[in-house]
Amino acid sequence: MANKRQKTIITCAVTGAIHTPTMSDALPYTYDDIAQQAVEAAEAGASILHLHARNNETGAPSVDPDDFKPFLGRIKQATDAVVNISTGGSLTLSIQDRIRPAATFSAEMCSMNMGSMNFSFHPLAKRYDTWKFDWEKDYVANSDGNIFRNTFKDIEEAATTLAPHGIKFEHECYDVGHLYNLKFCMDIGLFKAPIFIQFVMGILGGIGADIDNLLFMKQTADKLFGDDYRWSILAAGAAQIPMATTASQIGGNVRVGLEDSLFISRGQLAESNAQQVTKIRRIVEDLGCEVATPDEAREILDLKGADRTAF
Ligand code: KMH
Ligand code: ZN
Repeated sequence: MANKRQKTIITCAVTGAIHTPTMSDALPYTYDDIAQQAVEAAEAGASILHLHARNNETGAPSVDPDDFKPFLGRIKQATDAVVNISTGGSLTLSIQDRIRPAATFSAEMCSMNMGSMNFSFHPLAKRYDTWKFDWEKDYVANSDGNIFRNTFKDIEEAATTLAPHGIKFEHECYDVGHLYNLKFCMDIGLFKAPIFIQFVMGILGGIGADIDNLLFMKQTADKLFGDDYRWSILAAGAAQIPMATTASQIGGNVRVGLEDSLFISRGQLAESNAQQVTKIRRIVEDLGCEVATPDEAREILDLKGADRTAF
């Protein structure tokens, strides 16, 4: 139940599609590095692994199922963590392309972005004079022209295509209005309770990452969904660990990982995804909460089970 104290689920978002190889040597992009960091994150306490793929040579974001396959199998062999496949993909691609990996591998979970928005990280371009790969600079600098398109029609197409797979959605809500979009979609039968909401805070184009906004998001979700939802927080950048800490104290689950922040503390790059998981796990446990195992996460979120995936 939304307000009942449950074990805290740690999600680790391992690589994403925002950061680029120039920004941190720790950002995994080869199949081997994504697999290894995902497994280490699970060993450190992440019960859900939110995964994007990248081109194995250049690190460019990819939604080609062939770029997922090499690491999905290895992760499944080495850990029982829940695999959550992104449908955000690379932000400017069509919904059909973005949902293909989740459908191909019939994941236990996948992301479901709940509204269209500006989604930009162009200010990062100014921080680097040289880039490791040709694609990076334009990709980052031109994100001020991005529209992250998730119309009601897109959401319906994703939901109906993925429904036969029994996939549980991580409903990514970047602002309060997205909660109302989600409520509308539930009312027309696209999604069934209990839903899992990710409050996404601190993206340029979405709600800011501060405690007032977190409480507003939670109060709005309480009003709209009552006991029919579980929630987690993802705060981008420097707010990642502080906001996750706050959320864990008011019944929220937490997401960390290099997709959302490259740092372990102010000004200091993280060495790995596992380092961030270890840090938030220690904080959560020190503050009196227990961390959920993958099977406990499956029970809390009512997941179909790893044996019903196609990888
Ligand atoms: N990169 C996060 C801000 C997705 O993968 O569908 C949002 C995200 C989107 O995780
Ligand atoms: Zn993602």
